Amino acid sequence: ESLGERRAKAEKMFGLMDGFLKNDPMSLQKDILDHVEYTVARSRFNFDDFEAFQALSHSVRDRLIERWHDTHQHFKKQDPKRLYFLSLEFLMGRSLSNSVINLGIRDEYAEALSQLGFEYEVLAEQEGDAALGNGGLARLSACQMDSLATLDYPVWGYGLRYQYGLFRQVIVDGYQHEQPDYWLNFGNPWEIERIQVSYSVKFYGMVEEKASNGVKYKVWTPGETVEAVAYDNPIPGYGTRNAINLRLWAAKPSGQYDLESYNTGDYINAIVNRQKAETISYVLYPDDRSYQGKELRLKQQYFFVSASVQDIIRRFKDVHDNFDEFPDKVAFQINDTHPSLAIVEVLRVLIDEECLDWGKAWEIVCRAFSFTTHTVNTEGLEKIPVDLLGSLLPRHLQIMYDINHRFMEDLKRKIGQDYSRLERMSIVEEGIVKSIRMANLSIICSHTVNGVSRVHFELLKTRLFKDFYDLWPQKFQYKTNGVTQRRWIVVSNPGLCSLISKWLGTEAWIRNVDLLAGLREHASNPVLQQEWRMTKTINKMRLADYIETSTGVKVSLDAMFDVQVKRIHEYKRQLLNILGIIYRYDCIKNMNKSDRKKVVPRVCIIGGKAAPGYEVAKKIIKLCHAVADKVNNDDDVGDLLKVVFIPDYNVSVAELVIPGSDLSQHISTVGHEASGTGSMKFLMNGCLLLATADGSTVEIIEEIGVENMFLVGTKLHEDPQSGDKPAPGVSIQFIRVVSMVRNGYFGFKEYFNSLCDSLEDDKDFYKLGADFSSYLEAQAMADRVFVNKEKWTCMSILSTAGSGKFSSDRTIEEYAKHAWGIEPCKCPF
Ligand code: B1N
Repeated sequence: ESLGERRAKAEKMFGLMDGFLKNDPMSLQKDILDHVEYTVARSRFNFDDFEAFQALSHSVRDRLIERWHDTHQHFKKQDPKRLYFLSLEFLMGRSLSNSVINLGIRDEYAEALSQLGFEYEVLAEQEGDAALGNGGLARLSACQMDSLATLDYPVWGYGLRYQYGLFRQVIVDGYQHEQPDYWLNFGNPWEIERIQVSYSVKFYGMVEEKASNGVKYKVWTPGETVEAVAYDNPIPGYGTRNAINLRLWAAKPSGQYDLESYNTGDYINAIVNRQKAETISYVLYPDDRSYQGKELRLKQQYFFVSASVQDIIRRFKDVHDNFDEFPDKVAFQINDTHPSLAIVEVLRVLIDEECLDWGKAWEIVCRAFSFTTHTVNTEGLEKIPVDLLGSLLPRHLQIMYDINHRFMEDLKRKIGQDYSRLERMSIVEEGIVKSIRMANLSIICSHTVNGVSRVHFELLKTRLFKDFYDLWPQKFQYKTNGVTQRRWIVVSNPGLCSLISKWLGTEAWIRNVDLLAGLREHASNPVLQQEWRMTKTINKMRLADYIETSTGVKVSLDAMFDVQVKRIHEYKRQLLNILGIIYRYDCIKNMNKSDRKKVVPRVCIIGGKAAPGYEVAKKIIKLCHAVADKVNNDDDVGDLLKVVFIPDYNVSVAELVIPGSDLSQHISTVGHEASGTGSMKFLMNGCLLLATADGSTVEIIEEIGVENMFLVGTKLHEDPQSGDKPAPGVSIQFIRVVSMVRNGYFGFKEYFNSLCDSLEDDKDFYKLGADFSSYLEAQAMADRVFVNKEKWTCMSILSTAGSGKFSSDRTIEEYAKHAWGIEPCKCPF
């Protein structure tokens, strides 16, 4: 028997097994102890909670790897069209609970641990967040990965493995301070380092034109080479054997190309300088949509794009010997314009390295790329200075000019000499700083341009990309965002999860969330209502404990927990919320004893990070603390009003806050939030919304009915000119609360001056004054309903029941059908 024969025999024998690992509590215990001893290298008689968490995670990881292998084996055999999801940000949060739940072995692990004398929940709390993203856009990628895995799509996610994720927010004297998030300090059991999967990524240098046999071609001689090393993160689907891969790239110095520097004799400095290559993947930009033309950011974008494209083309070439089939086998999704260099990179590889002619390469690219924009206004679109591009990626800049030249010629033939329109649609923006418009590039080269909600789509068509829409209406679509009910109900709200399953008589809603609509018929049932409230109270207790440990403030469970958690932005109007709180405080102070008895007690909870350089946002955080200080220390007010700022809001904090809230605020100025996804998580958790008709809220209203939420302002379509009309006169209440801040009622008079100035009539860009009265009315309405427990609970149940549309499962099905053209590829169990 040859070695080959023996190997084939072994493959046959072990390939038939379901999996090597058993999932009964005894086997799990043995596995955990093995990892304590051999992976964590602690004695199996002596290990603490953190070490137990490490061992537990490794044991879960083994099971993930098993499925991951089988899935990829299956994909390889079937060779379906694959989706490559490119995003510069993924906000995964914690992985343990999500994994054991998706693998369907949470209870088995809990049992195994309890027999070892450990509590599953306590160990799960040991895990830190993977925060490789800023906010909504990044969490959306994470939710979509969960849906892609669960729905068995053949997909790879690609991103950057930042060593420092989003900064940690620390509050000192009410001011935000940023600290680095060195999340890898404690190890990351969920990633698998692939030292053998690495690619060279090239920067700088120059391009020469050469010719051979009369054919001209371009040669790029780069000036710097950096190595990209793959780190794989298995993403398990729920109720399926499929586990897909999120491949993140880390930068390492390249070993091959600089013998020169070693020969100069300065060995130590040569090493130190080479080490600088690693800085490319060091840190996530926390700016969340202000584009500053930074070289490092552009390097990050190209670094991750180049490595991903090499990996994807290598995989394609493993099984195909020409590029004709490429668009039938490969779909690219680019998450906003951040990865849009991928378009140019694929063109470059096809033309310069695979020697295809322009026409062929162009056709392939245009059939492969689909682009989603998350932006609402022109200022929010990404632009890259030509000088920067020309120095860092000289060949790519040439290709961009080539694309633009052809596009402009074509356009002139179609629309004639309309120069202002030609100028607007050009990829190149002339101006003080000549720049490349990445959105125009992405639209021109993609087969599909996607919006993230219906009103966002309307804005794209009528304003942001009107010129392009008029040219290519068929390219434009929208897929309203969604979130995964696995993370946002099953993982984060186990109480509600079992309650729902009990009343629906099935757990099938975890994969088919439309079934939640079945709760509607029970919405007024007093037994369900009683159990529903009980579940909420338990979640509120959990949240109240967290508030006390993180802020020192004690809150009453009888109060309405009113929450606004999201990144701090002027357009999201946390300031409107604070001014409303001041109004409430002022009212209570001016009430007589008997009126006070009628006040509905509130806990106003705000949380979120401000970009480090965003001064106004930082002032809003400070104002929040200044108001909290005054209110919380006023014995006269007591439990009628408490104000808390939850520090360092992130995914795991969200998992605690959302299930425990009664009311949540989504009050962006109409026309400014492309979609918003926080609202969907609150909705699923039976939390009532107080919201403006912006972004996806418009569709939420259609699903649950406007009578089941508290609407601020009018709906966009009822007031089509709202953008152009002068703001209605501001109310006396608004003037009063602003002047309280201005006059130093909460201290820090000078510091808050500019905030108050920005609320003056003619400067009030985000229309706080205009919406204040309507906001207060909505708040007063919420108070009135809250005292009617039956009504409130009924609305809460109907919120959950109406949340089915907002599952990322639905979003992903739409993308698969209408943008990517991919089919499920289910790994046999
Ligand atoms: O994307 C979310 C939407 O729900 C939000 O409405 C939208 O504001 C958000 C540059 C962004 N738009 N743009 C960004 C993030 C990071 C960055 O560096 C821009 N995020 C959004 C999901 O569709």
